[in-house]
Amino acid sequence: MKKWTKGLSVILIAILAFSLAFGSAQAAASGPSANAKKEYLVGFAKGNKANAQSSKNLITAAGGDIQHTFQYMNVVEVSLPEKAAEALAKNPNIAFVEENAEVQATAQTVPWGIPHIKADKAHASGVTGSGVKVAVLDTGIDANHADLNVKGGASFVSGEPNALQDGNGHGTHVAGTVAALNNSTGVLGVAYNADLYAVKVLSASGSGTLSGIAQGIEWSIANDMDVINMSLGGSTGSTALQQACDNAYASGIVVVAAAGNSGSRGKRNTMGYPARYSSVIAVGAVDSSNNRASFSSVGSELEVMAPGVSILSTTPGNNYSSFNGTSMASPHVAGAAALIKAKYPSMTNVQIREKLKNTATNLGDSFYYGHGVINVESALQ
Ligand SMILES: [Ca+2]
Repeated sequence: MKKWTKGLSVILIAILAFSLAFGSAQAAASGPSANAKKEYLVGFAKGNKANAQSSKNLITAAGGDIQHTFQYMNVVEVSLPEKAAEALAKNPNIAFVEENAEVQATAQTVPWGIPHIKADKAHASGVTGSGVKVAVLDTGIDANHADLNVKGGASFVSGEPNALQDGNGHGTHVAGTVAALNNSTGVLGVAYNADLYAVKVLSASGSGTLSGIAQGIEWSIANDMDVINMSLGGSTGSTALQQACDNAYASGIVVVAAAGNSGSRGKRNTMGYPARYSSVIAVGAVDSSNNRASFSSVGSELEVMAPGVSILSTTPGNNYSSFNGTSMASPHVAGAAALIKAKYPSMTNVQIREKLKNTATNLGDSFYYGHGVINVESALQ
């Protein structure tokens, strides 16, 4: 049985935690006791001639404890019983009494690849991937991740029946680049309103079989997917795999795959399969300066380039990590295809592919760079 591996050099650069909270109030539990203290911000009236000490006395007399005195405004943070706070609010020397509410930090990070392919311009014009179905053929997707909304899926890996679990992390990372949600946490995907489908064709160890991948492609055809992303590959071809890819393309699906991580050896073709097939868009990796990543495979079938170095995305367990690989570049293109489909629903997969190719920014020798790095803003015009 021929083993297929995911096209990835896993380099864990950083694990970032995102749920910051500022000014969390140590609010007492809301119970029947009127003596339970809550935190308030108390401002003194401007006309109040009272000095700092008499202001503090006012609070202390009401049963409050001063937690903090602000330097540039006549405001104190105090711990007070609720009834006392209500009474203080009526005091003419007091301008306001506000509860010290909890504030959540807006901590969503936009990965560098999003503006690099000008997906941010698409978002600004209201194009976000709504209504477009993207199948991620990979190790599954952690559907419990708070930054992902997985609509469905299927598994073609024996012994791992649940496609909505990811024992590896690769598929969850790829999925986040396609469609991590636009919220106040984590990261942002290229087509954040696209519908994600987890099609498990690789096991937790990152390997799969030709039959499993071909079955995943057939599932995508049967379930009317618009885009297939395959961040996977092998060094030898297969007639069955080629047939499956060709059938998907003929049925109207945009088929995208990672070029591979075999690097370059002069003018020798190092591209993997299925990326080499003519029905598949082969995607290589660039860094943020548009240099080809040294690991990125080369060859005459290389079609476009996308960000694939230090790509921050989702990983299982509500985590986030940075990975390198053409596996990370491919979902940028799958997301871009979803954005084009969302704006132009009647456009065919062949037209979408032409758009991506013809609007890419040329980076030089096509054997190493294909048509260049994709430009979503131009592709949407
Ligand atoms: Ca997010």
